[in-house]
Amino acid sequence: MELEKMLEEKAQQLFNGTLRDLTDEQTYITLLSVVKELLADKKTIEGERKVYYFSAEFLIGKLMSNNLINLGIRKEVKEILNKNGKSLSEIEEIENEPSLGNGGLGRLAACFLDSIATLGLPGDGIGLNYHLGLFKQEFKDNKQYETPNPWIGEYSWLNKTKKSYMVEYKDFCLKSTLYDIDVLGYKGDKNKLHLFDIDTVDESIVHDGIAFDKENLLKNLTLFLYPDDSDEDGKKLRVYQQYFMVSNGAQMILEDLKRRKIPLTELDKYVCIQINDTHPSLVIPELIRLLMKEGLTFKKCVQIVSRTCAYTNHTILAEALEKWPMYYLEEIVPQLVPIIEALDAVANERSDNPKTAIIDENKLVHMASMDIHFGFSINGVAAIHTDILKQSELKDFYDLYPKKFNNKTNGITFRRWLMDCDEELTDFIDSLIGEDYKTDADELTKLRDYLNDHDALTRLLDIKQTKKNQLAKVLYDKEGIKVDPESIFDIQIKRLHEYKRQQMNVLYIIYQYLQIKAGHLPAHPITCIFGAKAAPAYILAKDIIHTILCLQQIIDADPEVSPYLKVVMVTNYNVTYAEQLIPACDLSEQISLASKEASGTGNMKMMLNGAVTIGTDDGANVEIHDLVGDKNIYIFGIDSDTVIKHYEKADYHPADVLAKDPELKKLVDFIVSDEMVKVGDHECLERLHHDLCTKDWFMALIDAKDYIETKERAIKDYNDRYAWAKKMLINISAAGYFSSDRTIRQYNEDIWKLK
Ligand code: OAK
Repeated sequence: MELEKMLEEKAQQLFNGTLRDLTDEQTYITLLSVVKELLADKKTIEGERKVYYFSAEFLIGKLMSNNLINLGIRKEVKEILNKNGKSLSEIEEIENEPSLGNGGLGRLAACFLDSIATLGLPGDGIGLNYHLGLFKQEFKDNKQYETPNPWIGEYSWLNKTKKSYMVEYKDFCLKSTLYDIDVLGYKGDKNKLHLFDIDTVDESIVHDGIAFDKENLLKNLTLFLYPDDSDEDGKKLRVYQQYFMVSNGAQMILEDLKRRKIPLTELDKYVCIQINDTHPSLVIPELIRLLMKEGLTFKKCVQIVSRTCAYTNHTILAEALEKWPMYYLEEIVPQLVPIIEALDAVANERSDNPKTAIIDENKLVHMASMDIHFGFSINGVAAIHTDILKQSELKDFYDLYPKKFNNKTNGITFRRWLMDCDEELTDFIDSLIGEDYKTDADELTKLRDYLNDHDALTRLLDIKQTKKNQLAKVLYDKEGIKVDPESIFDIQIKRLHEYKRQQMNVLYIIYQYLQIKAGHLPAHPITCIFGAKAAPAYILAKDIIHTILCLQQIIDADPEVSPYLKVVMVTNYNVTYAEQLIPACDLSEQISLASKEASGTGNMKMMLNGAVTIGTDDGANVEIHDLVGDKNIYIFGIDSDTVIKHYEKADYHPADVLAKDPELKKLVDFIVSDEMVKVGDHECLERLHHDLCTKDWFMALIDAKDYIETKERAIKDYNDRYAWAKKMLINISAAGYFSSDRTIRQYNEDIWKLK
């Protein structure tokens, strides 16, 4: 049936009215139910062998626009709505953003699902249906506060299924309910995202922000993602969640094999499980347990499971490498304990190196070690990251299993991070090189033919200006801050973490503020935009947010400074905000301490949208640098080898740097200046100041001077608009490599081997 007719009929059926009569909310519900029907009619991707992507996070973002694009009907829907006096973008605002992820790892999982389906590969996601998501960020008195983020309304993309499994814990059993979300490939068929849940979750137990009774599992199991794990109950709740996810997933996979009459001994021929960091690692002992229950020997189970599971590492930060005390497992899932002990014994037979043991001398179970011994593939997420895993972090494992290690540089889906978020730029690229790049991203290199085309460069600059004007309006509407759309939009958006060094960006802002106060104006006005959530128990990260917000307030109120410098920290940064920020970015901040950022994917998104990167040679920046060349990226800072040596020798002391550089000391001391203390909380500012002067674990002070000088050079270069436009175009033309379609092709060729 014709689309317009379907919408009219649905409007009639649901609201007894015509499209024109409906409110925006009713229009959204009408559109949602029509699109869900279209998705339901799509073919499921079939194949002998299938991949299951197990992940604690799927940061899928709003789905309407993405689904319309992949169905190939976005323009048509837009026109129909316009004809009826409605705007698609306003209708889309009605949708709640599913808050099922935190940062890069979760967003990567969402991009991967899009690419797996787009390439026509059979592959489903397996995760949890967190009712209140991560948390909603609010600012009060220049501080972050957390509140629940309920996103599941009466109408959503979730489809309740009839599937349900029993999950055993020591003292009780929980019955699951499975919800599915259709994942449609671009002009293709569909896969599914499976989200497990329990029916007894009770949102009303949450009080005072995001506090709740962490022991009441029946009511809290799928309430939040990463519940505050600063205390023991929080950590245990994570183990309960992880086991719930993997046990359900494993049971579903085995049930499916049985339905297909495939002997369980052939699991590895028909199924590949990709373990997204260590949150789902318990799937290994759980699968072994379930297979043993079916009568297979331990040895046979180990062999099958080891050929089925593959592990992706997303970080080398020690605190993010999960190690669970054995007594937690004894208390929560005692049925896994003998299996993990037996696996540890196998590991110890293979190597007597205590560093590769699964259970250490403190009775901590190292989840990554289990994945590496009993998975067939271990991959890092960018070339430098994989090299660091092989050469230092996981060296003992690499020596043991060199063939298991491989690199898969991350990628992003262009459907969301270009076609959806920047229609103007998409149309511009279409007009120059056609549309083939949408399914073959390498085609973007054809844009290089236009590097000397004055008209094309002018159009590119105009598009960037349009996106900046749109963002300026959003910032005014949402944050109440007026920014100059002609200023440079300098954007750092990512989780708040010391290694990502938002605090170094803070030192730049202080530098620029003091320069302007002293009468030295910047080469071009600059707007420094941040978006970041701090983990609720991460005190120093919250102190950094506090410092940024204090600077924002001081500068906004200072008419001497604010025409040349602005600071905006957006509230509740999420996928939807990213879609508005990224197309408007001029200068993309990727300034982690070299060696610490596994890959980064924001760097790729901003590059694709015509931003120029300022960054360290870290993560995928290294590959961006290679592709665009020295002139089209601003690289600064010490390299990863130097960083690693500093850690080995423990010879970095921030006090030494400050003693030698009084100018830098002035910047650091400004954090506790009278101006700052007047608008801020002395204790928070003091804590950050003290940390920078005495610890500075991620070496912001080593790189600060180089960073400031490099940024000043970039700002100067920006004024040559056509030279800058060329840098933009070179960045876009080289971004094809970072399509997640390329990444997924590589996962499939080297690891999954699906038809
Ligand atoms: C989150 C929780 C635990 C461990 C890792 C993460 C995470 O988000 N890591 C990020 O993964 C991204 C996708 O691979 C990378 O691009 C980021 O560099 C990494 O920090």
